[in-house]
Amino acid sequence: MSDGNLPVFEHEFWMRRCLSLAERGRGLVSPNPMVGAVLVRDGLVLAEGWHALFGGAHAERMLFEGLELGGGVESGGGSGLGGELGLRGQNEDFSDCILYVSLEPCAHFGKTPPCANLILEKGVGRVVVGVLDPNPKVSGKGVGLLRDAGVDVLVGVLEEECRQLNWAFWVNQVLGRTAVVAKWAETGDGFMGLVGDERVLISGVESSRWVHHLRSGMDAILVGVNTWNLDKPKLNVRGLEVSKQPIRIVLDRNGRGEYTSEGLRRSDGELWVVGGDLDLVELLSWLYREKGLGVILVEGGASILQSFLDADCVDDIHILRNSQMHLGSGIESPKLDRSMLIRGHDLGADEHWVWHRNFGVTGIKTVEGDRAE
Ligand code: AOF
Ligand code: ZN
Repeated sequence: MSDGNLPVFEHEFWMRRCLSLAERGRGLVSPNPMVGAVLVRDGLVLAEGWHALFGGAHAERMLFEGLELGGGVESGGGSGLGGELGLRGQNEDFSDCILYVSLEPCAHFGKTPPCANLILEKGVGRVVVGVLDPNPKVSGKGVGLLRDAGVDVLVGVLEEECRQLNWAFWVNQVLGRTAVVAKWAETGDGFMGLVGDERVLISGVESSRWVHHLRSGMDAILVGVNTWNLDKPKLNVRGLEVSKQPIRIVLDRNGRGEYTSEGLRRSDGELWVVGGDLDLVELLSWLYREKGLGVILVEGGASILQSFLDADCVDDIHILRNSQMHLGSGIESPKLDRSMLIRGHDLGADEHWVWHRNFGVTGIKTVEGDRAE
């Protein structure tokens, strides 16, 4: 396949660069999407940009602002195709350039003016877009503005990768609520722990490292009040640099939580205690619309996890399974239709089973007693 001028692998090469630039915004831009952009002339990169901070410049604006400052590509950075960069003025002719951007340029006045207008002002000749923006204020309109003005626009290069990168943003826009990741560790005979005070360590060190990486991309980590009181969890990211710790949320409908100063100081994240009797869909809509949370991790306990699953309010499931360990009795792990799980790469000795919401195709099925051995 080619678009008539360039082979598709060349477009994919630059779009991959956009995706890795976009990654730099992980944990910093939510509930906005992570976006990367590259401006290319004759196979050389002139400038790069990414959405670096919520409320800040979008990827395209950062790219052009970098150019005006006479830079645009970090020294030795990225693709290594930087070439010579002279001081560039505002009036440079970009009609022979291709702008690659992982998400459709926006067409609305939000916290920043529309990127599509900026691209038109700069006179860029061609734009290659990864995926259309699901935000109804933007979707199709950004591309429409560009095309109407005569810009040659190609849409859909690495489309699935570009959507996957921002899957939580898709949940926010399509379902109007905070996206939810559920994670738990279980034994080979399907238990999450013992009944009572005794804590059992089920998953191993590789899993733990992976969990901290997972936590680093979350806006908040939510647990139920029993887990808060009994496990005394830290709910923070350890062993990794993060600019901000996730918010700690305790779901405490009847005010049974113990919020001592030790609990508050146990880790650095803000602590939010959520009471009242909102149902979970209402709670997640509120967390998204009023509190601006893009994605949260639900870590337990079993009954909280089960209630999120039963309400079809989980978008991403990760089960860390130590099949060598058997408890014989205890707290049963959540019930769901295990046939929908896919086995990912093992994490040390632990099996990693995953499920990811596929819009329009599947919700979660919770089938009683349908647990794999
Ligand atoms: C782009 N490039 O880098 C990003 C876009 O409130 P604002 O002004 O920051 O706008 C947020 C919306 O803009 C967001 O919902 C999404 O539709 C789009 N994000 N668009 O052209 C970017 N981050
Ligand atoms: Zn924009």
